Amino acid sequence: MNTTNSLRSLVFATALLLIWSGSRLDTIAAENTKVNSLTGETSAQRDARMKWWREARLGMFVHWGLYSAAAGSWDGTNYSFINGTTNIAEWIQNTAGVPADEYAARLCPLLKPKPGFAKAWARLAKDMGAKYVVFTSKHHEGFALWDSKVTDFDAMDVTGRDLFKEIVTALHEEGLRVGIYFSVLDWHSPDFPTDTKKSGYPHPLGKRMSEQELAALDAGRDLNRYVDFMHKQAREVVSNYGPIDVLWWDWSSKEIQGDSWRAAELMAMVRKYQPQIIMNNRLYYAPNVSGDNLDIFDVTKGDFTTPEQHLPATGLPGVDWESCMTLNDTWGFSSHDFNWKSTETLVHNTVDAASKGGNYLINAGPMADGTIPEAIQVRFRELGAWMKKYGESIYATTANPLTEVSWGKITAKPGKLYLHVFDWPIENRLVLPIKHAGEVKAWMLADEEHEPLAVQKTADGLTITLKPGFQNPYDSVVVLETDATSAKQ
Ligand code: JFZ
Repeated sequence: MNTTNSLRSLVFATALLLIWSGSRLDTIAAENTKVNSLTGETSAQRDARMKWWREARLGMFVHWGLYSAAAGSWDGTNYSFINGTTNIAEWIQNTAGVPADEYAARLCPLLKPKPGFAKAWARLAKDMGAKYVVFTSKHHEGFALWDSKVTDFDAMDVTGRDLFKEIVTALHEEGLRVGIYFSVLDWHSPDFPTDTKKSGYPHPLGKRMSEQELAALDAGRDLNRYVDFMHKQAREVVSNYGPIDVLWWDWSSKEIQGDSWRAAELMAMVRKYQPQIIMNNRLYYAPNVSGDNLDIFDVTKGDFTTPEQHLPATGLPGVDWESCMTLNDTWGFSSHDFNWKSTETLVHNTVDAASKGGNYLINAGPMADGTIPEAIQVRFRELGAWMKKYGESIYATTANPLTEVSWGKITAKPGKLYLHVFDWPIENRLVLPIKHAGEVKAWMLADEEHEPLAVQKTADGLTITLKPGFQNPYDSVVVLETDATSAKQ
């Protein structure tokens, strides 16, 4: 090769190297960008910490406490669900306006967890295909499932058992990640405000006593002392029970959030004991909990946001989110709410969430002895049977890179699309509005032989002829190997 050519090659190679190193430096810079001004965490560190959670896609929620013994009734009245969040069973103390002492006296003797209840929960979560379990360590009633040193309103004093420890141990034994729901409300605390109208803090007595009586009661109460107590309780659960993977905070409102709970201090304390922990953003008000209008997602307020009882219509692009839902209408066990979602709905919701880049957290409300109602177990195990066969199309997938399709949903992995066919197409011919991809290969995920499906490129995009023998009653999944991830223009 003559000198000129050699020189040209050297210049070209140098140019390539400069372009590559420039883009590499950009990537490194991006990975090293500090995304959390409070913790100094970089984008790469955050991605590494969130990785298991983003890949998990499906979790089991458990609401279990003294309210489970009330089962949605008080003094012979069955409180049934009304739209929104009214009369949900775990709010029975508030709904029925029960003073803390009366509530504790009536329900503590009824909390009799059967031996092995926690192992049964963990087994069911495993059978359902959940990768993590979030359970209520303490709900608004203030009853602590762990052995708390700052109150005797806890499981150790009432049952002689550290129920929190039994649950965490059972989850770890099944290889499940451990999430704890922790309410910052506390209707048992003598320092928690009672005059809801005046303070904005929900409290059972707010319905039963006059403004004057409530004012007199609150005069002796000290909110700062309550927040100190609440921080001590949070410290107990994150420092005494080994690795905790998720902290699922609850409750804030527009008026009561953030500094009301000394949230930044609380989250910093938690991270000191559990550096890898993932926390939701419910110590701060997030409008998307009840609606879709997520304003600005701020990672300093939490790692993920929590749409409740709904799936965001178009997902929340670029935001980590988890949709939590009840299986019937209520989180805590109710003796008279049989409005169970179908297994098909559970499968479709799981797929829908994943197709929008989110997680799905579906709830079980065990009875006072820890038994999960049969209606829940059946549905969770049917969901698990589907997940066992098709989980590859959910776990570690990312959102649909194309437009929505009429016949189902789409999830993705590098070089692959998973076509979730809810409505089987006429004459088995599925149309995917995708630009004419290069080399494509398709097969039914349930077909262990991966026998190729006929794929035609037409003006409408790709037409794939499905095999009826691999149809699934809830969701038949087609794997499409393609590098084309842009929808047909
Ligand atoms: C909260 C709890 O009150 C409820 O009992 C259950 O534990 C649920 C998972 O979380 O419910 C909420 C909290 C906030 C809103 C709605 C329901 N919100 O901000 O609209």
